[in-house]
Amino acid sequence: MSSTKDFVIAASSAYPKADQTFQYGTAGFRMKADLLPSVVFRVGLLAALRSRFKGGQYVGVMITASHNPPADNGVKLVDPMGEMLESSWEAYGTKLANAASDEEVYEYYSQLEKDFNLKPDVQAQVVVGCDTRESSPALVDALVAAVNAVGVKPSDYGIVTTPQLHYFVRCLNTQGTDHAYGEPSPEGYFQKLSTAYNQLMAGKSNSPVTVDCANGVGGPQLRLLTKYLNDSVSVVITNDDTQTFSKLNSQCGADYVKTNQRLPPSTTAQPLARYASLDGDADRIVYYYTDSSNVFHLLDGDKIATLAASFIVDLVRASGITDFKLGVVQTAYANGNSTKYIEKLGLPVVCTPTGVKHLHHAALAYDCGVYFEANGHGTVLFSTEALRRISVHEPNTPAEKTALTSLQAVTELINQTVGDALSDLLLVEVILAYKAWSPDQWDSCYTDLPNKLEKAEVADRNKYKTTDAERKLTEPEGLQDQIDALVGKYRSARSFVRPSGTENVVRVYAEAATKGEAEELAQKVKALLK
Ligand code: 16G
Ligand code: ZN
Repeated sequence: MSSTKDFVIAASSAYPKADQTFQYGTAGFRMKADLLPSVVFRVGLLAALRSRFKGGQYVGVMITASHNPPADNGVKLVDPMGEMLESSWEAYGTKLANAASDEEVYEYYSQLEKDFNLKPDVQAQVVVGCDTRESSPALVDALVAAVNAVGVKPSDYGIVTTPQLHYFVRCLNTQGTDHAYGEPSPEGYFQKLSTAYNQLMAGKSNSPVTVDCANGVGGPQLRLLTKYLNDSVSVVITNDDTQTFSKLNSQCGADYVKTNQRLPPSTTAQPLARYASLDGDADRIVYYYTDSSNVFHLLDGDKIATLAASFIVDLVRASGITDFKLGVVQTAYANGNSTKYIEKLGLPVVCTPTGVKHLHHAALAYDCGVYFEANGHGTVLFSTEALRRISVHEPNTPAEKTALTSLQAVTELINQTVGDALSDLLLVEVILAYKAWSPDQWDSCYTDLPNKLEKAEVADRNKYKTTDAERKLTEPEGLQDQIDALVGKYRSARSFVRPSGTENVVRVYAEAATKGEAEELAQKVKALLK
């Protein structure tokens, strides 16, 4: 009779490893899709181990490369409550992915079983989803082959957004408990979001919003979601061609708009109308509009965070709930003026390194933690205790009751497992309807400092070491002093250099009082890296 060892080795041999070193980075493994089959296979083994380590709870695997070009793909694990994989396990993923032979794959696998004392009687449960890329189905097959080899039948959700998969995982693991998150199905997801949205929007309305879906999975999913929404807003869906693989993230999508600070070329904007762009797996969103002089204005993650934070704080106060701590979490990329604005609102604000897991973790310190990266990745977390207080709070006046009911619906509207472009879209739409704000009114809360992001090719990005939430370099020695000296020459200036977690480059960010100064500063700092 064949053993697990035989099964794993035989199955692994169908997915030979390319001559390359892999690393589980900020967003899992991400690279050219043709290098990935062996990596995904091994991630499948890791997912099964992780599930057993978690007592047989469901663990998710998402196959996507988000905003990357169509030829790329990626894979990342989702922990039982819908969070990103605990960082200490990333190293096991890296080790498995780099095992030199099929035998070594099994050796590491069984070593982890031993190290964590995983009992054979705990059955692993793995769920998988993928984005719309051409390479995705074959990678799902690699994943299925791996978990089958260790006796697991995975649940395959097919083509879904990354945040949907996070949602399913949390629902599956909380089913039948007093903290059940929802029905673990696409319908359950749409139902949860739309019920909250429809309740919040009763009697309210908005002008239409146009949503660029990056020709990715967000398009079909948003189309399905809109069927559940009342007619308080009409959502115009663009760039939703998922059949032409080469169109994914090409000249459209959140990353294009944020990086180039311009409209997707396919969009002819009506002045003062609202536009939003999702990224390829719909976990990022940015808004934008053109003003009456046809000038483009970006409403990025910082603007969404400040909008959400001020709205929720107002609802909490209006509900009569006291001693409620709401904080905002940003990264070094947050525009300096957004940080000042949050401070002016009297809210605590903290800065963490780039990458959702860092922000998410910091946001857990508050009753309500609002976290967004400037690039549009983010969500709002309510602590269990905060949710309990909100649910048992007794309003004293009809006005408090109204605010409390809205606050309760807001907690349902927000996907609290991870940043979710569809949930964030509905949240922004609700807030703008409540405030009766046009996009320029939203924008006028504070004015972004002009800024510039550059990337520099360097021989070895690992030579760049940062501290202070990536705002300062400790290595190479002396470089930070040089940056500081340059920054000192410009007005309202700030600049930092950090190694990318997803590409072999170093990123340079600069902001200053004028566009010219920000660009010049970025160039001068970049020149220091030569
Ligand atoms: C990943 C991160 C994203 C971050 C980006 C930075 C997740 C799910 N994604 O895509 O949040 O903004 O990396 O990339 O954490 P960089 O390190 O190349 O600048
Ligand atoms: Zn993404």
